Amino acid sequence: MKLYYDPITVNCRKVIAGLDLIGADYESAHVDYFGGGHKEAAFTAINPNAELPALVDGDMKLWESNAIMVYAAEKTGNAEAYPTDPKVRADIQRWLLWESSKWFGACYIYLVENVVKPILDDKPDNAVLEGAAPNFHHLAGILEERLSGQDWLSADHPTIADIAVAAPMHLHGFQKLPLENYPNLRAWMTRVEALPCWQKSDPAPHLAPEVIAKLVA
Ligand SMILES: N[C@@H](CCC(=O)N[C@@H](CS)C(=O)NCC(=O)O)C(=O)O
Repeated sequence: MKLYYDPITVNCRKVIAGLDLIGADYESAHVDYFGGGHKEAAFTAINPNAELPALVDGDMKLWESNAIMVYAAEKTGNAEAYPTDPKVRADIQRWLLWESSKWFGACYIYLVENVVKPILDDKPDNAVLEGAAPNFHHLAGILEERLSGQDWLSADHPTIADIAVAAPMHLHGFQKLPLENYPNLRAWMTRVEALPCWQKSDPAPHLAPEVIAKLVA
């Protein structure tokens, strides 16, 4: 298996952490996101959406970060990261779909306004953030409820569901996600952040010092 990725992007971080949790063996190829490598013909021949990441395994070209994690877990046969019990699997699938269809977009607005725009020397648009807040709080409330009395989303240990749902909030401090009213969600994120696979996929070492300086300013 060969993973095409750039470690600075959110969905690549998800897959790098997920593959590590799974213990999957893979080769990697760096695609320069800021340099537009994902828009070049060599990459769009793998993923016509021109989005990172993508995985190639023999004659299979697979895109969608959550599909990549599921495939790697099944191929590797890791029943910890992706348990085989049908109910647990269905629960994990539910969170993967929810992340992709709802949660990612809700968190991405904060990433664009509070992280990407400052990097580009632009200012966050408070009207956009205020407009996004009700949806974010609605979805964060669902996670808060789910994490009441349990440490992980789908099992008594971390699975690919935790990695998928944590990824869109991976820079939550810089994103300025409004997590004040969600103690269960914050505690769960702290547990995710303590996982070796999460720490090893930290994008910070791949960011230029001047970019980090703009974020902490
Ligand atoms: N649903 C896709 C989303 C992939 C995606 O949006 N990737 C971003 C990087 S995190 C990307 O490459 N965007 C293209 C662009 O910004 O031009 C997945 O989960 O893999």
